[in-house]
Amino acid sequence: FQAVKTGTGNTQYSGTVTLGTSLSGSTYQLNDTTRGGHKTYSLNRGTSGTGTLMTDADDVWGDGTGSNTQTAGADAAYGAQETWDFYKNTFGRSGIRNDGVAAYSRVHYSSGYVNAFWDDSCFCMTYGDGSGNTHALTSLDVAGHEMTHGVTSNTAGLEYSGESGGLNEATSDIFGTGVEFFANNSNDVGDYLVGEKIDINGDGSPLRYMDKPSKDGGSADSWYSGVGNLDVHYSSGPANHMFYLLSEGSGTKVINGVTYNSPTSDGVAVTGIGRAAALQIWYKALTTYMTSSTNYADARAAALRAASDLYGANSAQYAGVGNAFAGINVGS
Ligand code: ASN
Ligand code: ZN
Repeated sequence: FQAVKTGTGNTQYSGTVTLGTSLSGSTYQLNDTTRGGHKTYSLNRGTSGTGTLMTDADDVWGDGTGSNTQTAGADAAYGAQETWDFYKNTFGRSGIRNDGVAAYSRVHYSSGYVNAFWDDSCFCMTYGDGSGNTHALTSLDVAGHEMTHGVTSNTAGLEYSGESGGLNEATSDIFGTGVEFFANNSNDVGDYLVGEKIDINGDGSPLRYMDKPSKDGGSADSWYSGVGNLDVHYSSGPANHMFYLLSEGSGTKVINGVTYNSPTSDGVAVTGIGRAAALQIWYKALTTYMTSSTNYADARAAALRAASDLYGANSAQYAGVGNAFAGINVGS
């Protein structure tokens, strides 16, 4: 018998949080039976197998630093629970496969591993500890990004190369950002930056910028005929930029203390329709109209159909989709 508990997580990135845990005998487990049975395991620097379920005597997990081996587990469990709650509350989606069953997470993968990844074959999430200046890869937007790869593969199935690969990556950045805003955590506020907490560049800069993707030095701001030849983490740029424009509009804006300055490819100003509507449109487009081979032009058509379904073809939201895609040089 496992009793449902709520433990305390002293996370590295999100402060002190409440975690769904279980009590089995006299041992607490990082096992959230209230959200599809999500469990958090430690690989203890191994690279295969499920690892060891994380357990604890007092239901207080980690100490807020990466030197405590439970801390990564607390961040991973928090990321999984906020991602579950984001999809459930925002879209009525019950888990990555929408079947009520949670994935599981593995932390402490390998040694000095500077990445995190979703794997369809184990239906599981894996996080490295980082190396040098880079901290554990367990921040909220990274967790939401990676688990969204599972959602994409169980819905549109966007092939991970060419333009569809960029759209796949952007979908993970879009909903990863959605998770971060949804969590409303004062230690890791919602922003249109990706990976700003993990210091992957060693200078405090984020991995990606949705308002102006080229700020990362590799991503495209707008569509062009060769964009599909870029790495998928760079061909995602135009779609990330479209989502920012659709949500917030072009020009300068301060949100949660972060200043954005988003251009448009044609210099025509775009008015945002708000993040909530933009999320609904992208989710419906992804789950209803996109397929494995969807490209940028197809994504525009899918988003317009989704906006029409949700808000009507004469709505500001429908017009906003057209304007935001025009702002990244897709359609006009
Ligand atoms: N963290 C990377 C990503 O989600 C892993 C990968 O290259 N697939 O994009
Ligand atoms: Zn990704």
